[in-house]
Parts: sequence; structure tokens; C-alpha cells
Amino acid sequence: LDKVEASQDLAADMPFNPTKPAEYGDDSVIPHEGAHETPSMPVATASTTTENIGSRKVGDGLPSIGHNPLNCPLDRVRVDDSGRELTTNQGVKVSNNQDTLKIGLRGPSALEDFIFREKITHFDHERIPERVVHARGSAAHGYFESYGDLSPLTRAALFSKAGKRTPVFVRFSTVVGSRGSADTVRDVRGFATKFYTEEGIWDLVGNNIPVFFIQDAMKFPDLIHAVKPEPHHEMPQASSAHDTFYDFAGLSPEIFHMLMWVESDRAIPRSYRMMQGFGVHTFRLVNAMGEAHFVKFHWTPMAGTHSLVWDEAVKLAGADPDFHRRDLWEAIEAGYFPEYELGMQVFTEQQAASFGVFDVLDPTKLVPEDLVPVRPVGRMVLDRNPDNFFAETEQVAFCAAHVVPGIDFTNDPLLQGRIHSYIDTQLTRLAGPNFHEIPINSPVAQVHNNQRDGFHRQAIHRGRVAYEPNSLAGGCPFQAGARGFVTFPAHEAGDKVRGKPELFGEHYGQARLFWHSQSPAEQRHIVNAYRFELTRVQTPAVRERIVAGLVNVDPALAQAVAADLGIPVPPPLPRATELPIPHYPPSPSLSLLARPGTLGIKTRRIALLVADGVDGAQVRHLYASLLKDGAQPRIVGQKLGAVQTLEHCPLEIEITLETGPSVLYDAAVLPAGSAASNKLAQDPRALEFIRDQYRHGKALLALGSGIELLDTARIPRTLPDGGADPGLIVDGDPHDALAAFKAAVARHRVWARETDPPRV
Ligand code: HDD
Repeated sequence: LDKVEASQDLAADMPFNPTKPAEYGDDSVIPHEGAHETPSMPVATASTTTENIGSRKVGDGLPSIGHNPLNCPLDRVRVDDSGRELTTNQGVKVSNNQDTLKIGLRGPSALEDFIFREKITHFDHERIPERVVHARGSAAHGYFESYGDLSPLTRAALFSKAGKRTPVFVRFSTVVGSRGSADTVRDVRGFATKFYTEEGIWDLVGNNIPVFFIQDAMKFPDLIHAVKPEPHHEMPQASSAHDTFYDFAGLSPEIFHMLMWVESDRAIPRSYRMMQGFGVHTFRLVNAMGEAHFVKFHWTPMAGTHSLVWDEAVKLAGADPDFHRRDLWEAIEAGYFPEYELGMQVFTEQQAASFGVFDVLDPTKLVPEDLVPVRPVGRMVLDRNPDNFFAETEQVAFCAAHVVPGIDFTNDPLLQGRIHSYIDTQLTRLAGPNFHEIPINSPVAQVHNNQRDGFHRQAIHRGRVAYEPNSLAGGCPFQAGARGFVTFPAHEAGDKVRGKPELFGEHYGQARLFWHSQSPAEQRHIVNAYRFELTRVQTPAVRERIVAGLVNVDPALAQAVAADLGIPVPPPLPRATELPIPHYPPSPSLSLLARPGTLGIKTRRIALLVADGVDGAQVRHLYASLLKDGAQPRIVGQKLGAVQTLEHCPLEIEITLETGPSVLYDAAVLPAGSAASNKLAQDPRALEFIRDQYRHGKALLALGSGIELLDTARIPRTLPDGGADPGLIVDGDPHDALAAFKAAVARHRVWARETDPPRV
């Protein structure tokens, strides 16, 4: 007690606590050696991972790989703290960032402590509302490059000549989940692109599915209220598999086409780099002569269209909820820049009228590619990760109303409503009308108008004139006339009515087209997805109504889903029109298998399972070869540290079976070394790893004693139909085996392995 009192007396007289010099002494104001590393400029390699590097832009603020000079306007607001002293927001240097100001070391804090109050006040207010939909997302910078001169079709500046580059910022998202929800849930993915053109910002705010749930914006709040977590208990998170969504769906049969896409593998993409994007609505292209064409926009990924399988997606949500975010980030950091081709389906108003069986203003319908082929017009490369998630990815504000001269709207009633909704939502989310001045949202084109004031105004307008017309400022800023945005003068006439055209009432023809255009594996997955979703639905009548709708899509589909739900097939849902269900020839382009892509094994994650006694030389050879071809090999073991190899040269484990489970990898290798194989054969996690690889249709390469491990895991050597399994490589010759393995990884999955229930 004496000692305590003595130290308290001492403390009362001294500015610092003498028993903790490291925390309070001079040391605390000088960065500790080693704790303050100068961030390096990492060299991009295929094995670059988020865990072991910072963004290459941290440090000197200069992006190296993929540097895009057109994005330089953001440089003016980039902040780099390296080698700087801590300050308040007013730029006053802060001497001590650890202690509040107190009246005596054990006394109360002083109200005067402006440094503490500024810090805590800012903290208290650092959250903003998440987006009402599409809250969860990830974004990247890049550029769009036009293939040619599209001036006969559109006067939009970004398409004016071949090779012209326009900076872009793209945000991918899920729709339903909250900001912190998992990436791999079953959902539509947002694909929103902000083009910073010299004539202003064009936002192409699309999805990875070319149609939508509803036809009229009036129904949007109802759709979203139905699909979001139920309001009484806020469950389920990021999932459509609940009663309210399917209740709404069964009573809104316009949804059935979209529902087919959402139950398909499109809703569980392997990567944002491996999914298509669509503008969904029919837009207008307008040339300098004022002539217009209808257009549908398509993004096609160079990496091909690939999906997860459902069991994998579910497990991934636990193993790595950031799976898609990490995949996008790492691919860009490693220099494998995601690339998409922009395509246009261009057609005239007369052509549109001739389609007859569907209305191009109906966003639940697509224009089949055999009617109007997709014409490639340019490519987009995403070559730079954002510097700051909040400042860029969170604060970016896309808006369907942001169009530029040469691109115009149509009367699609969903699009018309969107023109209003996006600006409106930013007023709350970004707190006021000046969100266009947030750096990520500001155009590279100059802004001149008489809009003034509002919260957080950045621009400092000079002069006394803020109105138009004026003479006191020489009439400036003056109207641009034909140089500006001129709305296409579409002729409109009609009674003021609430309703929709008769053709909008035909809901099933294209749902059937989609179903008949899918491969057998994709069709199985659709049935299984309906089974999963509707099994989660608790109300039998809600389930039945969906199956009744499916009868109109295809009786065989309805039969399969009904059988899985243990119910008889109900009578078909009454139709909204007497128009016959039109027949469309199957369209191969609607299958994910239509686009294998050109990436091969690049960016594919491949696990090499090792334990003590593994053939280390073989592992090193495989690792180097996979890395050379752009894959991301990982040495996966039972615990961190080194394993002993056959040749007594230790091999470092990169990740463990526990932290890097099977679903994180596109393929796996079981190298030779009987002691290692025996050890792994005793470990249920290793066997589960191998079984999951097999169950999810992934390529497996087993060499030497690794082949026995396959047997221990009870992996069938042949396909269910007795044929050879092209993804199971157990060849004797390691060289040939590796080549066959790489080819199998590039083919993505072996769907023919699938049975229901799974064999393994
Ligand atoms: Fe929407 C966000 C795509 C219909 C209202 N929407 C949002 C985003 C995407 C889409 C990709 C996220 C943008 C980002 O990353 O920040 N939305 C679509 C597509 C639709 C669609 C492809 C149909 C074809 N949306 C739609 C309708 C309305 C909205 C009919 C309302 C009438 N959407 C919004 C919104 C959001 C939004 C409430 C939420 C956050 C935001 O805008 O910035 O305004």
C-alpha cells in the first residue's frame, strides 16, 4: 500500500507515468524502428495475395502497373501519411494521441480538450446509411477503349474513334444483403460502370442478368421489401429463400423469366471477372443528325462465364465471405486485369415492332441474339484497385439518369422510374445535393451552372450572378444548344392512364426459351435451386403458386420441382393474357457454357496437399510450372511451419487445411510420397478436402502414393455413366499428367460427375 501511495504521489507531480516510459516518454512521439515501415512497391506476381501486401499505391501515391493518366483528377485528393506528423483536422500538430487532457493524472477530463473532442466527434459520425439495395459491393478503376468510330450511330464522344480511351470506375455488387454480407449468396450481381467522358458522366447501371423482376418502377419498393430480410425479425440475411419473396413472386407472374435466371448458376458467379453485364433496358443511340436506333448493352468477360456450385457457394460464405472482393482485388494486384468486351444489339424502331411477340420496352424480356446479333464495340480493362474503400467504392453514386449526348432513354417504365430514384437516394445516403463534388463522382468535363450552396459545397463560384438569363455576366454560363444534350424528339400521344400494353402480359415465352437453352447440368442446378429456395419457404400455398407458375414455363420443370418438394403438380397459374405463349428457338448464347473464355488457368487457385514425407522436388516443380502459367498455387498442410520432404529439404506450408478449405481452390494436387499420403489419409480434414474437390466437379491430379489417397477418400475413378473422368488425372507420367491437369483446370468443372444426391 505504501508503495502504491508513493507512486501516486510521484505521479501527481510528474507529467508522465514513470513506470511506463515506453508508452509515455519521448519514445512515443518517434515511430518505433520496424513499426514504421516504408511501404514497398510490390512486384506483381501471380502469387501476390492480399494478406502479404499493401496496395502498390500506398507510399508514394503513384500507381505503377495499370497507371491510367486519365484518372489523375483523383490525385489531387490522394493523401499519403508516410513520414508525416499527426495533426488535427485543422492541421495543428498533435503532441499526444494517447491520453485525454485531465485535471491531475487521476482526475476528470477537461471539456477544453478540443483534440479529443474533434477525434471522437468525427468517429461518432463516421458511418453513413448503406445503399437501400446493392449495399455490398467492390469496385475498380480502369478504362474503356473504343474499337472504332460509331458516329453513324451515336454522337457519344467515347465512341468517336478507334483506340480512344475513357476512364471508368466499376462497382460490382449483390442486391439483397447488407454491406457486410457474404459475397457468394444466390443473388443478382450489380455491374455499374461510370464513364468519365469528356462530355460528362455516363453511368451504365446494369446487372449480370439481362432482364429484371418487374416491369414497372411502381413495384420496385414492394419487390425489395419482399426480398429483403422480413421486417419483424430481420431474417434471413442476403437470401431470397423465404416466404415474403416467393409470396410476392407467385403473385407477380411477370417475374418468372427473371426467376429462371436467378435460380440458375448466373446467380452464383465464380468471380466478378467471370460474369456478363447487361444494361437491361432498351436505350437509344442518337447520332449528330438526330437519327435514333434502339440499343441493348452487353458486357462479356474475356475470362469466360463461370459459376460456383451451390454447395460450394454455401461453404464459401463461411470460409471467405469476401471471396469475390478478394478475387477481384488480387487479380488486379497481380496484374491480371479483368477485361470485358462491350457489345451492342442495335435495331430500329420498325424492327422492334416486327418482333411481334414481345415488347422491347418490357424489361422482363431480352432480344434474342439470333434476332439481333451482339456487335462488339470496345473493351474495358480494370487495372487499378481503389486507394480507399469508403472514399471511392462506398461514396460512388451511380445514376441511371446520367447519360451523355448520343445516348438517350426509351419509355421502358422501369427505366423511367429509375431516372428519378438514383439521385433521390443519394440525397439521404450522401447527405445532400452536392454529392457530385465528391471526387469519385465528379466528372472530368467541366461543370458550369447556377446551382449554388447546399451542405458541403466545394466549388467557389465567383461573381454576383447565379441566374440565367443574365446580362451582368455576359449571359454566362450560356446554353449550349445543339452542342449540348438534346432529348430525342420521340413522338408521344395517348390518354393519361395507369396500365400496361397487352404484350407485357405474356410472361412465359422467354422463361421457356431460357430453360430450353440450358445444358442438362444447368437445368439440374435450376431444379435444385428451386428445391432449396422453396424448401425454406414455410407456407405450402406460397410454394405451390411458384410451381403452378413453372407449369406454364415447362411441365417437366414443374414436375421435377414438385417431386423434390413432395407435392403433386398443381394446375397452371392463370395467365394474364389470352395471347399464346410464343415459341422461341433455343439460344445457345444463354448458356454459361457458351463462353469458356481465354484465360486458361491464369488466376486459378490450386492447392497442393502436403505432409511430412512428401516428394518435395515434385511439389516444387509443379508449383513453379503452375505459377509460370499464371495460376495461384498454394502449399496446403496440416499446420503452419515446414514439412520434411523425401529429399530432407524442408518445405514451408503456406496455409492450413483449417484456414484454406477446399472451396477456396479451383483444383487440387495430391503429390507423391507415401509417408505424406498416409499421414493425410489419417486426417479427416484432408479427406473432406479431397471429397469436396470431387463433389464440386474440380480437377484433381494424383501422383504416386497420392493416388491411394484418392481411394481412401472413396473417390470414384469413373463417371456415373461408366466413362472416364476428364478431371481426374492419375496418369503415371508426371509430365503428361501435369499437361492434362492444366487442361482440366482450364475447362473449369466436370459436370458429368454430378448425381443427386452426390456420390461423394
Ligand atoms: Fe437499381 C442501385 C441496377 C432497377 C433504384 N441499381 C443499383 C445498383 C445497381 C442497380 C447495379 C448499384 C449501383 C452501385 O454500385 O452503387 N437497378 C439496377 C438494374 C435495374 C434496377 C439493372 C433494372 C433494370 N433500381 C431499379 C429500380 C429502382 C432502382 C426500378 C427504383 C425505381 N437502385 C435503385 C436505388 C439504388 C440502386 C435505390 C440503391 C443505391 C443507389 O441506387 O445508389 O436508387
